[in-house]
Amino acid sequence: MAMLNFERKYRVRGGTLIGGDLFDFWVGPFFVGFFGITTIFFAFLGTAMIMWGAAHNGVFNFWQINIAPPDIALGLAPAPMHEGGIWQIVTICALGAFGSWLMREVEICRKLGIGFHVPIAYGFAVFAYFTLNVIRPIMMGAWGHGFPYGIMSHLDWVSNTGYQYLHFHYNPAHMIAVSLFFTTTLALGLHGALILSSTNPSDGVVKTPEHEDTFFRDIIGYSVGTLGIHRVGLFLALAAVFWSAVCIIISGPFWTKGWPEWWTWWLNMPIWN
Ligand code: UQ2
Repeated sequence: MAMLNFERKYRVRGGTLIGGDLFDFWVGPFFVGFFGITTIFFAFLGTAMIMWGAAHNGVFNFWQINIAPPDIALGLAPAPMHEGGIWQIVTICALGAFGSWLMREVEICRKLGIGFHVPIAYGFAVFAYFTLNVIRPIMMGAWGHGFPYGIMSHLDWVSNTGYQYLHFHYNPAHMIAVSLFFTTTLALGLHGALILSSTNPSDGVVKTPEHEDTFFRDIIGYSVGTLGIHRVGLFLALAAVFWSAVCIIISGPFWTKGWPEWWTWWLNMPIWN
C-alpha cells in the first residue's frame, strides 16, 4: 500500500509504553507496537474459543451461536469448560483485547503528541462491557448473571433482564441514559447537517464557520461554536454510556423489585397528606 505523504511526516519513533523500539513499526497502514501483538493474540484466541464452543454445541449457523455463562449455582467459581468455562475464557480474552486496543490508542496519541480523548472515550465503551460482565456479576455473586455471547442470545438476555424488573423504562438511570442517547443523535444530526450545508452548498462556494455561527444565532439566538459542538457531542456520548452502566448496576445489586415500584417514594411523600 502506498504511503500517504502525511504518513511519512507523522510516522515517528517513540511514544511506546512497553517494548521500546522492538515493536515500534508498521504493517501496511497499521501501527503494530506491543499492544498490537497482544490485541491480535487475545482477539484470535477469543474468536477460536467461540468457534470451538459453537462446534461442540453442534451449531454451525452464525446467527444461532450461543456461548452461555456458567449456571448461577456455580457462583463465581471457575466453571467446567463446556458449562461456562469457555464463556469465562472468552470474557478474559475480550478484556485482554479491549485493554490492548486501548493501550495501543494511548501509544499512538503519545507518538503524535495529541490529547488522550480517543482512548478515554473508548475506555467508556470498555467500562460498559466490564460493568455488564464483571462488576455486576461479582456484585450479584455469580458469573451466570453476565450476558451470553451470541447474536440472538444476547438480545434475549437484554429482554429477559428488562422484564425481570417488570418495566425497565421506569428505571430512573435508564431514563437519563436514553435521553442522553437521543440528545446525542440530535447533536450529531445538527452538526452533520450544518457542516454539509456550509461545505457543500448549492452555489458550490464553500462557506466559513461564521456562516455556521450565524445560522444558529439567527434561529435560536445562540451558537455553541465549532469547537464547542464537539465538546457537547463527546460529553453527551460519554454521559449516555455512563448512565447506561449506572442503570444496570443498580438493577439487582441495589434494587430487586420492579422499577415501577421504585416510584412509590414519590407517592409516599408527606406533602400529599
Ligand atoms: C453550533 C456550531 C456548530 C454545530 C452546531 C451548533 C458553529 C459547526 C450543531 C449548534 C449547537 C447548539 C446550539 C448546541 C446544541 C446542544 C445540544 C444539547 C443538542 O453552534 O458552531 O459547529 O455543528
